[in-house]
Amino acid sequence: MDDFKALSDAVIKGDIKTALAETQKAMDAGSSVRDILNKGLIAAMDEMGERFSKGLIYVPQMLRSAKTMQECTKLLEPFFQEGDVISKGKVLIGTVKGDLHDIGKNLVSMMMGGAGFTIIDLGVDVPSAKFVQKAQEVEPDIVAMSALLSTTMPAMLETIKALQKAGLRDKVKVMIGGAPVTERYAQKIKADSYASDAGSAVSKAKKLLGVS
Ligand code: B12
Repeated sequence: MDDFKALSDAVIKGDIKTALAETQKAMDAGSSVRDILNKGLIAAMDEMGERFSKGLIYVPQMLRSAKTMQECTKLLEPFFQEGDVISKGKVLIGTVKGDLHDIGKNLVSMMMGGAGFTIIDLGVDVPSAKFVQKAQEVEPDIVAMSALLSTTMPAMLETIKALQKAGLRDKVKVMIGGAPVTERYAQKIKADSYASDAGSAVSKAKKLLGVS
């Protein structure tokens, strides 16, 4: 099945029932999880973003689509599992302060969890002090931050500085991502890694920790 239009349309409309049925249909037809995500679900969110930029839709419609996407992602979650028993490493993840977007972060968490990492998810709107406090408590291998707004990206640098101040910067790898974030920005704020999507987040995390 290569046509994900019905699925995308349902996500755009915020029609959870149809979107779930279309996701199931695609899975039954043997479509890959990657295609369902990229060509169906994420494509719909990109379209919503464009419509929002043009003033054609407002926040409530974005929220409905977001909820629809989250429900469909739950259906896909079991297929992210690689079945590892031993943890590949501990990842402390959150969306930075001032930012409430969590779909991408949740996808990254699910994919990394499925690939054998232990995930500690701090949720959204996470202040730098909270990242530091939790890092002291759980001693993660990676601190992963998500930002979807250009106005909240600076909170990533703030968190890196806070980790530094707490003497933790050398003990953890910092990984960042989110639609407006770039490799260049990661270099600028001296993060250890950047990934543009959940799939490459997994391979980059493995590379960072030297695990396969
Ligand atoms: C859904 C959505 C919302 C929902 C969020 C619901 C939720 N639970 O997440 C709601 C309605 C709440 C919302 C609110 C707002 N939004 Co909004 N939103 C979106 C939208 C349409 C989709 C985002 C999304 O989920 N994409 C799908 C996911 C899968 O993609 P992703 O997040 O990029 O994640 C992938 C990668 O980036 C990466 N990744 C993500 N995180 C991480 C972390 C790590 C560590 C790594 C390695 C990788 C990684 O992997 C992910 C999976 O492949 C985007 C448009 C867009 N195309 O991005 C606008 C968008 C992000 N929103 C925007 C705006 C302006 C807002 C508001 C300010 C609107 C308003 N006036 O109130 C508010 C801000 C609220 C806040 N304080 O956060 C703008 C941001 C512009 C900018 N550059 O700053 C966008 C781009 C829309 C636009 N074109 O104008 N939004």
